[in-house]
Amino acid sequence: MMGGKEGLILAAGSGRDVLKGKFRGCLVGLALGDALGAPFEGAGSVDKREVFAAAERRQVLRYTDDTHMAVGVAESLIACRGFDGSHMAGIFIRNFEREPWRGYGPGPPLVFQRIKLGVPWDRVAEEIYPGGSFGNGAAMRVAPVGLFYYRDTVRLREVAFLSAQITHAHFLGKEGAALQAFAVALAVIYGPSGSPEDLLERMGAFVTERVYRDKLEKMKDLLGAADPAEVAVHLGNGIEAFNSVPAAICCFLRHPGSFEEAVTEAVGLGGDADTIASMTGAISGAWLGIEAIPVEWTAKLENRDYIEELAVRLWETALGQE
Ligand code: AR6
Ligand code: MG
Repeated sequence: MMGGKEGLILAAGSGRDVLKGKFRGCLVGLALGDALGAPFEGAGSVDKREVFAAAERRQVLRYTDDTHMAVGVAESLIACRGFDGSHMAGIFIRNFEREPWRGYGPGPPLVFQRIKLGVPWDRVAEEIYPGGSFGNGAAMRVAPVGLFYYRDTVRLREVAFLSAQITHAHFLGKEGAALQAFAVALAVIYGPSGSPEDLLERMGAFVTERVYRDKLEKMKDLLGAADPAEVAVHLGNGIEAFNSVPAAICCFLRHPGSFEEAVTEAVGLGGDADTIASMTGAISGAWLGIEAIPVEWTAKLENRDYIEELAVRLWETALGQE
């Protein structure tokens, strides 16, 4: 069990409502980061003021495949009261067929086609890229796993890997998903009073792949860097999990007290801006809770009611597992 003692104190002592607010903050934060970043995907670095202004101009903050797949992960964990690979793959396929226009990466639709032809859910991903995909598609959707298993690091890693396996079989894609899920779990347990340095220590002890360990080490220098562009220079801002997951974590750690600052900085990195901001938003929302997310943004978030409802059902299901 990870931080089992702290987790129990949080659930019993500081109130179930705090925990519920963290679950809601995490999924709403994920969707908002995705929606705020979507217009900037593939861009160069962008000033935060432009990110705020672009959000203000839009009537609806529409999300993309990152949120669509995270919704699928949550739906499956709730329906099965835990992980079931065949069920989760089926939900991904059902949701994709309803809304294929969400901006999916190239790999997942090919995976879905092959599963429908009968290839087993846990074998298919190896057929698409040599060694499997190391894209960030498993990490971008994994936050509900971090919420559901926040008290149990061993199971959290197992389920992060298994949920990744459906589309992202490469060990670096899986490790990115596990690290992002772990960051969410740490945010649930230690936010908002913990320290970025302590979180970095814990993440450093968690990861097993060198590229992630080296980037977590590098983050110590980046926490106080004046120019956010340094984050992209040293950690990367690309679609690969080993670039975008560390970049997302770093933006959160540089601004643990402010959802807006963390998320707009993540969007401003450019590159895979929606996915980086989505992962930052999930961690920041879990750290600070729903109350810290600006209402001007949540009011315009597409399908906000359903996303919040899922967060609450995930919370109820997770507590029911005690
Ligand atoms: N070898 C070479 N390139 C690779 C490999 C590999 N083994 N694995 C991944 N790539 P994919 P995703 C590169 O297709 O991760 C949406 O826009 C390759 O360039 O598995 O689900 C979201 O917003 C490949 O095209 O998709 C996210 O930004 C790319 O990684 C993103 O897509 C993506 O891998 C999620 O994409
Ligand atoms: Mg993206």
